[in-house]
Amino acid sequence: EKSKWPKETVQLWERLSKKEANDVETIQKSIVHHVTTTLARAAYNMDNFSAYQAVALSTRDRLISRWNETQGQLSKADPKRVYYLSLEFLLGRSMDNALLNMGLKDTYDKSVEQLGFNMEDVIESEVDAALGNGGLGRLAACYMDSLATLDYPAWGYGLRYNYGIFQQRIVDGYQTEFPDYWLNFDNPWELPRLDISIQISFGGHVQASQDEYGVTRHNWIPGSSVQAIAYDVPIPGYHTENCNNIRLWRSKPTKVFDLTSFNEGNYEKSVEDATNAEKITSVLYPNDNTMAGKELRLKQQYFWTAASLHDIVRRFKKSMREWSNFPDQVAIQLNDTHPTLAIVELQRLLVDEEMLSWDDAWEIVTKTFAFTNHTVLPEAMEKWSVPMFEYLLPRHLQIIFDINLFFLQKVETKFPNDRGLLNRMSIIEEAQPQQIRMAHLAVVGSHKVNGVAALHSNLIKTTIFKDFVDYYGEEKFINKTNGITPRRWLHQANPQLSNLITETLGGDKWLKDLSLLKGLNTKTEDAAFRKQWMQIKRANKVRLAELIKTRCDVEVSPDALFDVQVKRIHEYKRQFMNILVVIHRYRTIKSMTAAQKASVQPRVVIFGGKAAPGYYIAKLVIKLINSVAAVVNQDPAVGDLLKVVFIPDYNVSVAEVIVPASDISQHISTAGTEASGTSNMKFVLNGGLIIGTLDGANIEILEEIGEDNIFIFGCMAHEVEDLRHAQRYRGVPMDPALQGVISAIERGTFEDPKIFQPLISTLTVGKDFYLISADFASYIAANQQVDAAYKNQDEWSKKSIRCTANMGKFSSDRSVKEYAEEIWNIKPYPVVDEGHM
Ligand code: CR1
Repeated sequence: EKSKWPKETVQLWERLSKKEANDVETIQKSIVHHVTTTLARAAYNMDNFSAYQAVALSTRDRLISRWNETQGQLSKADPKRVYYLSLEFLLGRSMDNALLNMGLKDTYDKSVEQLGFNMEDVIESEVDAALGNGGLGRLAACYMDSLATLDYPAWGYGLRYNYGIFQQRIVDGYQTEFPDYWLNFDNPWELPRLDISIQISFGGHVQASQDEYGVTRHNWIPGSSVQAIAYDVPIPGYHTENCNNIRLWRSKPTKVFDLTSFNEGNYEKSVEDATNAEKITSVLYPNDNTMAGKELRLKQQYFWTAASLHDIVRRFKKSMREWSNFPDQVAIQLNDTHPTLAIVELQRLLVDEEMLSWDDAWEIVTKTFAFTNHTVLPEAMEKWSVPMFEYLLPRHLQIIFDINLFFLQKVETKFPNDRGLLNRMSIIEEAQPQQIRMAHLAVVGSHKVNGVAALHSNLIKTTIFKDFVDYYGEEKFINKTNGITPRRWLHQANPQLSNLITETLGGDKWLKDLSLLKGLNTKTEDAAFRKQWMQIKRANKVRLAELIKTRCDVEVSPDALFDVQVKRIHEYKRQFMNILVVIHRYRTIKSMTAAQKASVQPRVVIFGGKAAPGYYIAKLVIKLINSVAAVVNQDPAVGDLLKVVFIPDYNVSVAEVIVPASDISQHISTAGTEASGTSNMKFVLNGGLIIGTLDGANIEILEEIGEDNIFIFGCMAHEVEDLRHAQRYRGVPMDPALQGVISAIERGTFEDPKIFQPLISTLTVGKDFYLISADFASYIAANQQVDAAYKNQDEWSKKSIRCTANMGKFSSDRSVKEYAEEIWNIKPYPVVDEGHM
């Protein structure tokens, strides 16, 4: 307590906790200090990794002081905050980003170079924080960057997995998975808060009793419990003092329950229980857009939501406000259905522990939560079996049944005598055994539901949530088109282009207001500018060619057209269709005369992405790509006209090299299946053209950049059902070009064709669910248009500039502002630099 101290002591503390200057000398001292003390190493005898550790620790010191200032000032002012609950935060590397955001990059560059290290090598030594699968987790990371940059008071809540997404290696053409030991070397980007520990319970039973007023009270007597320990990850905003927080929970055994086992003399059991407790946050589930239904996953979800809510409620209680003010202080965003249990947990806390009436509690709950849906794929819809759920969370099951009962009673009142409707809308699916439909629970417990691109938000209103729109009305169901942070995805990943843009626009304001990129539109007719623009693209392609050489041992020419498809491997994303058209291209080249070959546009086709370890068909696609690559790349009849590479272990850091180097990238999902896509935005922002279907955010990109600057093909979302029907029941024949490609595979052009039979079977007439045959001809045509357009480099460079110039809408700043104003009702709270350490 400050006030208890003599004046001199207080003054001493104040003097010593003044922030240090950020000049080269001070920064170098802090780096050397960490080398010699924290790392306990001799000052000269160091490798790049140790240099990275020291620079990271020095950066961390500066991050923490901002974090302290921000959190201190926010605690005092106590504005309304948003809590973003996400099971995934795909952050990637932190150091470069933190230095750029804090405005310290140049000084650190200089400091590090003078100390005898190359900053790029030092940066390369950092391992990715890969606590996510794909778009959903990376979106959460981009949103955290924007929230901090826009000074919004926001916290993320997630899990601190010991193992992130697996490492992918390619062995004999097949994907093999290896554990991601990302915490092996200590993680400087987290602050362990060992003092913040919350007890989380599971199992047991519920005792009902009447209280003094005759009201039934429920007492959950859990069977076991674990501790949640907080780890805080600072998220600095770009060119602002504000530094937000992501709190990640780690599971540990509780002391209480160990003791009972010890007292019973059962030492081995208590040790076993302890190990089981740690398993909860051990591994990220490696599925993207699919649900596995594992008990441990449900445990993760409850552990995380309960710990987060406990934390949020404790913070609220410090303010001594009335419970009815809770939604004025707290907004909670559910990133997909994964955190839906938070709805049930808050209702339980308010009713069982805070003794609020059911209705009062429910009003608070529904005003607090909002829900983002990220997919319409049926295999991704989360459902939990009632018996398993009851075993783990008996009281929560009762509450879910009550929520459902009261909800269906209201539906019955509004639409009487429609049992089919009640069945469809029920939170409980009447299957054997019964299933809890988490998406329905999320809709019922939230005041707003949003999709992630215009098409997707409309689709959910007419498909999975149609009945709910009829019941609640249109206003509850809104669109929030995804966005990406231009700081990481242009400024950091493509520094040369960022500099050129800053020079051209006369300042770097565009990094906080991306609509200013429009100013580049006037430069398309400036030949010198176009030349610079294309030189930068080429330099980025050289950098990618080097990565391809190291990772794939294939030499590719940076003068060829770089064609990229990097994303999770999934049937709906149709990497299969892409490689089939590559085979078609290969066969076409093979059939050409030398004279014909002379006019072929050389192309390097680049694939990357992980398949879920249990997704057999997706893994076969990877094998096929590698088998095709092996044949094509060594065929002298083809030479440099076509190269195919599969870059292993695609992750955020690899994306930062690939994205700036793409000429054309592929976003070719069957219309209506890709909710948004976000890499499409990254590529176009970096002046890469895209070829795509009318799906997800492609449609809005088309609207912004204009149809002359994008290659669109394939059927539209509203045609999909008819096409499937026609193919199934009217025997529409397979596309002849596709037929030719399949025959080539079956003749053994690429390894033993038996390997690929299960894959080819998915194309059988009537079974081609993702409509590869229906879209095949138009896809080939679109690829030919790409080749033709690329031949005219002047016109291509204009398209490329127009791409970047018109991408302002897709900044995650725009998305986050919309969420803040239309869903969360929160305001920016800019922190002032009070000069504290
Ligand atoms: C979608 O498939 C979207 C991201 C982020 C994914 C992708 O199109 O860009 O979400 N959905 O909104 C998902 O992971 C569980 O669903």
